[in-house]
Amino acid sequence: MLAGRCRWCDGDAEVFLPYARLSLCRTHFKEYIVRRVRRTIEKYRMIKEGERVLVALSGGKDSLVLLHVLLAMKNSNDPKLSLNCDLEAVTLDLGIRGYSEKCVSVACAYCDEFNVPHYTVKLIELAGFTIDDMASQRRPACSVCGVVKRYVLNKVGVEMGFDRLAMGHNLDDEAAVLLSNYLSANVELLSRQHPVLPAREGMVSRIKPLFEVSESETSMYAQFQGLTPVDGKCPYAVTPSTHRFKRALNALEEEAPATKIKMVRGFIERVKPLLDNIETPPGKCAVCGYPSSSGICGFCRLKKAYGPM
Ligand code: Q46
Ligand code: ZN
Ligand code: ZN
Repeated sequence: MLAGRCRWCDGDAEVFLPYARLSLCRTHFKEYIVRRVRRTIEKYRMIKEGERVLVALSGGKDSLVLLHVLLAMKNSNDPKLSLNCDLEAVTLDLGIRGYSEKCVSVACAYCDEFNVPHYTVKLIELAGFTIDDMASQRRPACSVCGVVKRYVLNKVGVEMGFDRLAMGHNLDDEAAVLLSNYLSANVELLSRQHPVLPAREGMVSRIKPLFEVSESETSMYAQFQGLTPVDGKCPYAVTPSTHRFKRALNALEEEAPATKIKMVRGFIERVKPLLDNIETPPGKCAVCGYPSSSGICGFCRLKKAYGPM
């Protein structure tokens, strides 16, 4: 569909958003995204006045967009947009030869340009192994990587005293995981699905400010802002299991715009409260003391098996 005129300024529209029946020019589309995320932060009380927020900056598109949008709010003089918080970023060097170096260098350059304090954590120094080591031992790289990222980002957040850890998950990610959990009736995972996970002992609060922004919107925002995410794919990337759910949801969205956002919001507002008493708080890992639902956490088990003797 042709975009026509921009609803906000009558200039040439470059974007048409079917779910809102809204045509916008480039400038107003960028503003619209920042406003939307600001409203999401407000509505779900993701960030409070003066809090310290650590952005998980992988160097990929969504994480760059997340930091850019948060910075736009922090630097805004508009009282409806401005967000008074402390923003810093962390990048995990997973030790994937030919790929991790590029991710780290994109993240460092970006933080330099925007003057954001930035930390790089090397997996090899923390755990004594890399994702390359895991892959060479025929371990499925992505499942190990998932355990490692969750553990290390949380540890950095807790040890450095941050109030929030901000992740770049978008609406398509959230809706696909939700559909997958519904279809497998995984009540435990459903009970933990929320854009704001509160802090508790050993866990920093985890937030997803982009969870109401679609994949295509983050792509357009990145392109219009001239953000250049890491070039190339991780060599271990496989088609994620959520891919087919994304395809199915895109087909539904095509026929009935706003399907994804209605599904995700409906879950949070009406289904999630019914599941709140199901969630059981995890115990502690016997080795590191961080939260774990089994005696020894996944990260410590990996470290014991593959780290230095
Ligand atoms: S970095 Fe890690 Fe991804 Fe590479 S090994 Fe898989 S999970 S594909 S986002
Ligand atoms: Zn406009
Ligand atoms: Zn542990």
